[in-house]
Amino acid sequence: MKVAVVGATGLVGTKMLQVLAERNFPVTELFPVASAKSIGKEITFKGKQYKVVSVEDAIKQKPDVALFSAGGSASLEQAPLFAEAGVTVIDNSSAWRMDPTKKLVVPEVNADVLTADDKIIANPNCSTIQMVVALKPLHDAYKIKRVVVSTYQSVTGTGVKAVDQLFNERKGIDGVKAYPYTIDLNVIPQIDVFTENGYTKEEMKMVKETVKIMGDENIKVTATTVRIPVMGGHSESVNIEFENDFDLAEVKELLSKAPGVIVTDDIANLKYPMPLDAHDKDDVFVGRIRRDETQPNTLNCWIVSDNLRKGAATNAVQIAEYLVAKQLIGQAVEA
Ligand code: 11C
Repeated sequence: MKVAVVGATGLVGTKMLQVLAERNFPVTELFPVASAKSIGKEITFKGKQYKVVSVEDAIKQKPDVALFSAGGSASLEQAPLFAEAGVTVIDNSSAWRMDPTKKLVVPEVNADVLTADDKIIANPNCSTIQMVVALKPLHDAYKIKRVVVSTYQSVTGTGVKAVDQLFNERKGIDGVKAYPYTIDLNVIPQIDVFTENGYTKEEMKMVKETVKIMGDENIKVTATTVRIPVMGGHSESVNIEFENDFDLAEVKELLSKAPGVIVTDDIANLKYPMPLDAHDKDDVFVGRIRRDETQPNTLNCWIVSDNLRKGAATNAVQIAEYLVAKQLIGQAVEA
């Protein structure tokens, strides 16, 4: 496969290259793409050096697939240029997610919606991805009515500037600011901008994306998304109300068998998922699984995953892997 990675020098782009290499994605040619200031710079992939090229040069090479993590406006402008040239784009920005003509995909949940005609495929928001991976097997078994989620999100979700802010603050250096407030030793109950209903964009992503990925408009989600001074991944406290009652042992069993999920739930030995343990892993970790004793058919759990991996790069690469396995890419471009 000829692969372009657009936004190759960012936090997610770098992770995409790492994940492509680790998972042995069949890359025959690689075209790292980045903004004008990075063109000509070299990046390393599987021990080989590659020069960063422009969007135009990458399109001329007719890659089979382009993994995009270049931000919403770049994606709105550039993804269609690749798509028109026959390249399948897997886009990590929010630009296309709620477009009814585009698929929003988490392979463990809804890969089967993909066809060879999907030229721009949207990768969901990180906090949504890790939640739906755990929700899916439970929805299939007990039918979800409502989800109440509060998040504890890593600064890596914001990007390099936020990581720099955290470490500068820790060292007492007055440097760049990604947030309007100090993040070290603090908690900021705002992720992304506020929308008209008083929720943030991040919260509304969790509400809307969950419904689209799960393919069930009856699932109600309400979210509070919070930034915390953590690096390894996003954590979520999730309260799930089902149509039907469940057996707690069966819930654990279903989650243990679910693709992409690891249950870490052994309170006797103080075992539960934490970002330090989830860091640099591809799985979604679920623990603190218990019945909500205040109302029927309701479960509480704690979901942790590396937001740069399953929440971004790994999910995008898994979509590409699915397209290869089902022969939904490669053929058209070469024909
Ligand atoms: C965060 N979830 O942690 C965001 C980052 O829509 O892909 C990802 C934003 C997105 O800040």
